[in-house]
Amino acid sequence: MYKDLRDWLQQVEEIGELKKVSQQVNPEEELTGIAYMACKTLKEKAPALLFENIKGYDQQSRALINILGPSVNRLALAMGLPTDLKIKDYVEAARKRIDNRIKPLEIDQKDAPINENVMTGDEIDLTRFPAPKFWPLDGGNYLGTADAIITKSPEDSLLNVGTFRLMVQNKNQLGFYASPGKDARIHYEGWWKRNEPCEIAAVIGMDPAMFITSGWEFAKNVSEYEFAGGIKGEPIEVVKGIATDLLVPARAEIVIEGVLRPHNYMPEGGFGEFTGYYGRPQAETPVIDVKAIRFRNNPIVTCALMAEYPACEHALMVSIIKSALIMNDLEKIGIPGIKGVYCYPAAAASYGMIVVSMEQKYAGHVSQVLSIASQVAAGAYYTKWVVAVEEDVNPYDINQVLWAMSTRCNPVDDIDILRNTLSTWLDPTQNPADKRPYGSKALINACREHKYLHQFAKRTRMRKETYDKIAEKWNELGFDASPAELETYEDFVEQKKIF
Ligand SMILES: Cc1cc2nc3c(=O)[nH]c(=O)nc-3n(C[C@H](O)[C@H](O)[C@H](O)COP(=O)(O)O)c2cc1C
Ligand SMILES: [Mn+2]
Repeated sequence: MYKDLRDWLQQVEEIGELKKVSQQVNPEEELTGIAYMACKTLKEKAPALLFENIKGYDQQSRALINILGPSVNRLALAMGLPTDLKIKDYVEAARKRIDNRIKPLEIDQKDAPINENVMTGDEIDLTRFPAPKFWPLDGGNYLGTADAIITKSPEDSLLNVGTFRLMVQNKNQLGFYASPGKDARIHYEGWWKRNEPCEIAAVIGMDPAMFITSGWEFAKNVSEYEFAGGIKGEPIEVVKGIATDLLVPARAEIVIEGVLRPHNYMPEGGFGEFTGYYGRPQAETPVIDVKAIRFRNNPIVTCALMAEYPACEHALMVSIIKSALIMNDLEKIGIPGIKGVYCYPAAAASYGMIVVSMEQKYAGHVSQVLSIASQVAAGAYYTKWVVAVEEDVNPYDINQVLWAMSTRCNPVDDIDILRNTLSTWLDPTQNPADKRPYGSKALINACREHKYLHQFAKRTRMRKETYDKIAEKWNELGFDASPAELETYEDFVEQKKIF
């Protein structure tokens, strides 16, 4: 298992998925533009990009973008898994690891690479680190996008780790935007209520297991540090803060510590979002007053591009975690017959659509699954489309899902709409904007009608014997790749109709 971001990047380089760019690039829209075009051109094969020469910054600072991006291989390395598995296997692995929790391990300051460089007091200068402007209408330059923000609950001292954007305001202040209901926001609101500042640490360039857990809503009563340890199978190494009472990753690239003073705001945003549209317009936003910065030699600033698929940094990682959480929840409450769950990364960073494949076991089973999948903790936010398909349809294959939707769903009978569901201010379809954050969800039954299962037209399927015979001589027939696996075979037996 990799020790830190650099270690993991080494592994990424070994599988040929790291591209180092030594030509000078401009941090104003060009750096992100290159990442966007790499993804548009190479799709899932677009490499992680490490920019080593950024205009206006000394060549000691580097920027990494398209970190995990749409690459299944890089996600596999991040989870410590082989690279040649199927999506289904990564979802299965995530399902197990989510229940695995390992507390962070505090190490000695002298063993922590983060202590290589320290800036305090007047030395503090945030503008020393490359902070790209991502999109033309963004309101500023963002040092934090693929970051991890650590705050402490005023109630129970639990450390929260979440990903929140950070805009550079000046040498020692950062704009910090957390939307309503996010744990970091609940924390600072709690401190402010006591009229106390909220201590905060911003981690830039952390290991990818921490990034995966930081960007997803895990249970509020468990620190994401423990989920990250669970994903890695070993604890995240941490050290004490030097300006705060927080624990920060010992092997991160940059750790910025400071405070959010009560009701101290500055204008921040807009910002191009995961939907592929700009989100909240410029508005008053909390400010981090920076007290200390520690960083490694030649620090790497990690950047997360927000755009439509495949150029959205977190689309695939959300897809795997969201699919795993929904499937775990369906199983935990005892819903039978669930064969697979998949949230497609192209559906607005995986937030937009859930596909469940299931074996229909009783009347009403499909409606039960659709409504529950749409409302479990991982399913409720944003999701617009929830589709149920049967067990002979591979939920991970969009072509099969489209086939089921087009042959087993009669929209007038088979689509229900849930109204006033949990959405976000970022949903561009809710206008005027004061209608947000309420949304709606379509529950699409793309399973054969349960009432008429016996009458439903029979699907054309191969006999298993025929498949086996062909598979055996497949290579002799001149095909190189192994034959496709099929989901189902003809198993016709004459049956009496039972009602
Ligand atoms: C790359 C990336 C950037 C994000 N940026 C923000 C942001 O700026 N503001 C925000 O409220 N949520 C943002 N999120 C979503 C939160 O990180 C996510 O909801 C996380 O679970 C919040 O932590 P919490 O669950 O501890 O509240 C981002 C997620 C990712 C993956
Ligand atoms: Mn949290």
